[in-house]
Amino acid sequence: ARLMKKLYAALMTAFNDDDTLNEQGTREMIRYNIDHNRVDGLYIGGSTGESFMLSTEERERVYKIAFEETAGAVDLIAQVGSVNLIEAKTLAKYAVDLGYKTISAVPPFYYKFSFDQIKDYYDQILEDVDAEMIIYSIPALSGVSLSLDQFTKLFENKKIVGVKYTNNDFLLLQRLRAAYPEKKLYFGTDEMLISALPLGIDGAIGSTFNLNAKRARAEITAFESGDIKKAFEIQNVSNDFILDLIDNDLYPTIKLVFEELGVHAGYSKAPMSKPTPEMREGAKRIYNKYFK
Ligand code: NAY
Repeated sequence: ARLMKKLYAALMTAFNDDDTLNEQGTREMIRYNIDHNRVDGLYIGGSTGESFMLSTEERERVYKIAFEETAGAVDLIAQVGSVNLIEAKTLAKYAVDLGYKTISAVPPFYYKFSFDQIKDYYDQILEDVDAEMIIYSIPALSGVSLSLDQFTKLFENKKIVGVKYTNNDFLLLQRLRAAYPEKKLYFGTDEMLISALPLGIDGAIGSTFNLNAKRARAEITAFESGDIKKAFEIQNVSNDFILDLIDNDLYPTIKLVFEELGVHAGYSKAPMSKPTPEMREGAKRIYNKYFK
């Protein structure tokens, strides 16, 4: 039998209005996830962390802040992927030297690398580090789709223990589950969690759990206890919430709602938008609708 499904928030990075990293705000979001959301873990340096817009030093600083602030209270996964393989290797080594046991990496993107090049990228990242790797599959943003056969080839590297599956191909997810009962599969489309639960995922990692972890946890609990109707009802409310966030501009709006909750989440970094008066009003409406 599998252990309880895990819920991870994909950590956001707080920025000041001049786009420099806001350490205090980032720490406050980590605390909220631990103390209020009671998540099982945090995914550090992913899409939600706006990581592909950060310098190597900023990415390292975020790993360090998260490692210090969590102090072992929750699981941590450091996303180290980069189209610059040397940067990815540097980040992997830095995170593992800090004490991270699990890293994750998006496949190399932009240049339409061959599968052999992608496999070599993962093997090279893992070569010098003693850590487990969760492949970060997010075809819609990375442009890289991996097939079952290709996952099989990547899994030849025994340090690769699972996949963060941010993809809506449920057939492939089911095929992966059937072929690899021992691999960890974390689902990453929060608005489709209900559809992934019956496929035997090991947990979920997502942006909206920064605000919606309690509802997601209740849905997982309802599902696991066999109350499928209740699980669907909860997902329906979550979906109203998630789609309202997306309509209002997802990442900046999560931060604005955090501010309403007294968490100083700061801004998103350009080219992401700074809040307009309309976005601020929209975020207030979302706060009033779902948090009061
Ligand atoms: C991350 O930060 O890497 C992720 O968590 C990926 C998962 C998220 N995907 C993106 C592109 O942000 O949580 C999801 C997503 O924001 C949510 O389902 C809303 O669509």
